[in-house]
Amino acid sequence: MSKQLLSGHVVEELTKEEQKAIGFNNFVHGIVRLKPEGWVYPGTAPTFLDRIYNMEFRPDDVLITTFPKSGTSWMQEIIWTMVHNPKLDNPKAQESLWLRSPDISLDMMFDSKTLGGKAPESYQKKFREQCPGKNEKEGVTLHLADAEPSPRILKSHYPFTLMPKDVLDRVKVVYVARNPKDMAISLFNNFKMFKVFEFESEKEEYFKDIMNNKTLYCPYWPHVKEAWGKRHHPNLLFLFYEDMKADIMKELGRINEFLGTGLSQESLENVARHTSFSAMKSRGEPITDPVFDKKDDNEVRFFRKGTTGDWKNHFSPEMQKEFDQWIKENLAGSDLSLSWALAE
Ligand code: PPS
Repeated sequence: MSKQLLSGHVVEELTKEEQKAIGFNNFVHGIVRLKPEGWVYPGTAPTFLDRIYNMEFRPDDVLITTFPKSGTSWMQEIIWTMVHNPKLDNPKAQESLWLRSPDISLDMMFDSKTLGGKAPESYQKKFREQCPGKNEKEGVTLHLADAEPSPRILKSHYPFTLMPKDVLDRVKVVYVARNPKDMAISLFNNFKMFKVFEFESEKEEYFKDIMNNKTLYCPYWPHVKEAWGKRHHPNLLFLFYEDMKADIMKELGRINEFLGTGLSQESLENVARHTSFSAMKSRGEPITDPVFDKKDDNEVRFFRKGTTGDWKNHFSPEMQKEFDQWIKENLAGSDLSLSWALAE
């Protein structure tokens, strides 16, 4: 009998052949598809999603939600700095970004054979210190999120439909969307970069899997469109990575107003400098465990390019045509303003 999540989604397991076909063979509990939308996640996701469905959000939480590789870490550092470090003098800022801003969707990604199905050591260490007596099987990052002092800057790649139905009435959410072509390049590099995934697919094959909603984190469009549909909710701020690149001060002003952080222009300028691509890159990777080492030193890094339009260096003319058609079809009848995606 198929399992059903508290959100009502039905869990379907991918066969070994399906997993192999998308290049992911390294998850201890395989890969699942959550219907009706068909979200593709590692096999441990259902357990964590049911916990998240009952999660105790706090009124002063800020939840950053994105489809992966859309500028999440940038937004995490921006908001964490605005809330906890506006004078750039908080020693906690030296802790790695992903540890001080817990990702409630990360536990499922630790189910790697290379990791022995466990969180990497930096997470384990903090878990041992902050969460004595807690069961790591219930989610190391979920317990770390529980232990995090308020106000918490949380991150999630899960779509609204998998979250508690009233999440927007309980917390402020900042959603960031990015040109899917740049997202696809960035995500491909991410899976290739971190050797724990043992990811075996080639670029064009991978792009097709994204378009066919077959690979991890997909489908892309329902994720973005659902958030877009909620953009007028007073607790949701919907931003585009491309707008942040074009005029960061303008977008910081919007975030300042939305969060009620009341930072001066001077403080916002400090935040902009502190969270620029070069500044973040110079402070190092957002996760530093050796198991996340690159395959070799010439491999790309997490802070890879941080630009718009890098897809032009990677898409063949045929792939560009196919992707544009996919974008066009998915925007038909929608008022989602993705003009930037098509303009580049
Ligand atoms: S993740 O793993 O899904 O949370 O990744 P995410 O942080 O969403 O996205 C990673 C991409 O964002 C780029 N990045 C930045 N761009 C501009 N400014 C800043 N400060 C910044 N920080 C991270 C990062 O380089 C990834 O994009 P690509 O295109 O791969 O460079």
